[in-house]
Amino acid sequence: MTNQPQAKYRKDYTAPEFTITDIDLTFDLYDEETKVTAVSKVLKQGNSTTLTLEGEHMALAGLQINGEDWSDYEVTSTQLHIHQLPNEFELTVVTDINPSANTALEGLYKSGGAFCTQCEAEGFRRITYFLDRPDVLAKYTTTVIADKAANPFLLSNGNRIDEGELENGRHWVKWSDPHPKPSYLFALVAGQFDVLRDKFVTKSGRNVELEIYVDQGNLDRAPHAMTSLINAMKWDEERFGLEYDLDIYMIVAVDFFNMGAMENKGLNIFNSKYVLANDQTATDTDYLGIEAVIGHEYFHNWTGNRITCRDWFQLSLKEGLTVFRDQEFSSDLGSRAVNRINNVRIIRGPQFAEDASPMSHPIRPDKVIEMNNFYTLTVYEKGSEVIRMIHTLLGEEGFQKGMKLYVERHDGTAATCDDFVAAMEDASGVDLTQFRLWYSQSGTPVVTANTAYDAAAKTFTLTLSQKTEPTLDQPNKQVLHIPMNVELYSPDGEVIPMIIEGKAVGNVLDFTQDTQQFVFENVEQEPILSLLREFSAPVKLGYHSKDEDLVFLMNQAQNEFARWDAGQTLLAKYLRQNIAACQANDEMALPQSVLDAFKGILLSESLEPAFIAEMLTLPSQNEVAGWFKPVDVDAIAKALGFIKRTIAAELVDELTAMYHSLKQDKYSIEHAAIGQRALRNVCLSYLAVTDEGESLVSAQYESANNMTDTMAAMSAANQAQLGCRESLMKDFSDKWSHDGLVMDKWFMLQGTNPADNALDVIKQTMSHPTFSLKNPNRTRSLIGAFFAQNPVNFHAIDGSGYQFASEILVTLNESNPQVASRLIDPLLKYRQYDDTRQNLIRVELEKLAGLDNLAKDLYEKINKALEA
Ligand code: B3K
Ligand code: ZN
Repeated sequence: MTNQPQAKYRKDYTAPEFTITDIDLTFDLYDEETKVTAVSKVLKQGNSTTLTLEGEHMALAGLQINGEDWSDYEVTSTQLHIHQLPNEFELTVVTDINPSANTALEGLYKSGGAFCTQCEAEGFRRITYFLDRPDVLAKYTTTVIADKAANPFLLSNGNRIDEGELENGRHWVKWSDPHPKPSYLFALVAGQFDVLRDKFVTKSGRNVELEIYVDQGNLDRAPHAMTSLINAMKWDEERFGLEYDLDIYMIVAVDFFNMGAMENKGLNIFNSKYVLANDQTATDTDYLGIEAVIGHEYFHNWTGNRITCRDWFQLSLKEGLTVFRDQEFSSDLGSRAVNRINNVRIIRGPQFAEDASPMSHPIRPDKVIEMNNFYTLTVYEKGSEVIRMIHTLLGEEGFQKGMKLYVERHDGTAATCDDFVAAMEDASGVDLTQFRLWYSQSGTPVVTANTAYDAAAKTFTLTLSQKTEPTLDQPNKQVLHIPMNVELYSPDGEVIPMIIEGKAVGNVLDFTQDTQQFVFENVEQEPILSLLREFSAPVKLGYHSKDEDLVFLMNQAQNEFARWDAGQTLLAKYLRQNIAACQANDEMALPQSVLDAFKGILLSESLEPAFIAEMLTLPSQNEVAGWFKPVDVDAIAKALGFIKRTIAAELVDELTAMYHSLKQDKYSIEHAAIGQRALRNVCLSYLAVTDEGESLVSAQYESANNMTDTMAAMSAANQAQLGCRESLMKDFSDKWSHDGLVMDKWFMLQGTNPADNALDVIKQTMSHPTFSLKNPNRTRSLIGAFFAQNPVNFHAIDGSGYQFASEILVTLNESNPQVASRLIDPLLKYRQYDDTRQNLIRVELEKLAGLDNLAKDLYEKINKALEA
């Protein structure tokens, strides 16, 4: 690399020397040469007379100050420095950009036939030279000019205030957004769409037009997104008292998009994956994902847009909080236990893995080279867990008081994580001094628990210790304030009231020291302890429970999450044992008592099907990998396969009966129906590895009247490598080749194919007419799935998976660095593997590090990994 990218540090924040209060933008849209005229009101705030604006990948075509051409400036490949400026002036910048050539999908680009933008984090600087930082809030007026036949719809933020016709078949629309906003929330869309319209009346009586724009012909796939939007608007009013603030809310679905969606003010732009759904094209998981992402982007209107981030180090201020809000939305609308289980799976699997990787960082990072690399599971999901801990410590009432104060204090401004915690503290009176460390400390704390029962004194002593191992970014760790939710049961299943020093205490213990003892009094018999209920803190737990106690909790714990967690702990114990057995060439085994416990769950009449489905789902290969160093991918796969086959063989009659009893005639997306399908399809995934597998799976594929059941059959055939796999795959591809979004499911199955020749098939699949490396969804489905979710083949000991990865990354480094940078993650974790694999991966990382056009995105990650 010629120019070494520079890091930015959180501690170096300074307020901007100038600010921009108003900006008037005009876009004259053409595929290859779009002219952007930006007229800004600029005010000096500091001492400098030089204004430095950010800008890249464009040509400067004009520069004026107060209407006069200005020649006292320099332009570099990333900045424009304008000298000798007055205190207050009007700045006119004209730039030429090429949307068609923009394959990075940042700034203004073409997605299929439509123009669209993505400005977060630092994409606005690819549109015009600007103070492209979140603490510069301006009022935007935007005029969009384009060919009318190709682009009948011209959209931007705020309200439509004017429009008109021009010569040569062109037309224009002018938009004005009354809410000052940072540049990352700017958006523009121009194209031909079908529109689904609806209305919402806010609690104070504001009429809001709701519009969802989709590719022509896709209108029948938009209603679920609209329902989700309306539900989100209602929910935010009811639970958080927050109301929408413009007369229009637009969502546009596009096929080329680097992430899930973007919360641009009044004009959300979405990956079509998170908008389009009908029963023939989308699975239940897709429906729930749409509800969550539509909610998430809507909730950003307050937590992100009205109150934004002072600098990008504060990203979790809006993302952690908004993920918490979307999780609560999904939990209030659906099953709280199932939502919690799935959120915890993400933390225990990929987030813990990120903490243990060279990319380890606190939820509020201290050092960043490429901001796009920090839209991570840590900032989002662990960030949400940190908010959830505050919620646990303050209770719903205290938390809502804190939110109210936060909004009162910071509405219309760019705030920090400290501002948020201060509002929570001030509103509730709860001391969060030590708790603040969760924002600055990276890594996963390990909590070890020991217990002792004193029959004579009738006391039960719980001793907790905590330790956070050093991470690459932070050698020294401090003691955290960990909310520990616990419960005690007597052997007959009664909840034992918790008394400490003569006083009744609640379930949540404040664990604030290195090692801390809690002595519970008046405990008549040795109790059974339920620990870390609700996963009350994102920690790893070391506690040796007896099998009987875990089975007791699976059946009797008051709280569903605790029941699931006890089941997972039991499975984890026997997974470890069998992995060890496999490595020692011993026979694998699973005790009858464990099998009986899961049989009891399957046959339970009181548990919801959706919950039983979660109880019967084994931890993922990646989650298990996180327990070991070095990771033995083959032994893990064998042990997981053994446990699956053993449960299937033991429970075959019960699974078969359950499978048939849950058949539905009609598809509905009611939560109860989703739960029944989930359990039925979990049964199928077990039955697939029995003698009945082939016939049941084929029959389900043939008779399925919805995509959930179709995909369940295909996944079962794929995972169990059934003989019917090929014919099902062919039938599906013949049917859906015209539709990339649906084909993504098929690409994903090719990516995760456990067959020995998977890589060869994947290489052939890249010439499938529906596949393109230019499209992030296609790339993630086939290639991303292979890298991240096909461990046995990706980590093949001949290094073929790694070589393939590096070839793909060389291409994507040039065309779309953001996508490249997401895909590389599994390679960064090379130190978790044996020496042979470590060396093979290091060779590929070094090759990539040597590229002379290495993008900042990959540069940052590869350098950390190699330096580790
Ligand atoms: N805020 C966007 C993510 C932007 C990612 C930039 N690389 C979506 C979201 O979190 O809602
Ligand atoms: Zn977000």
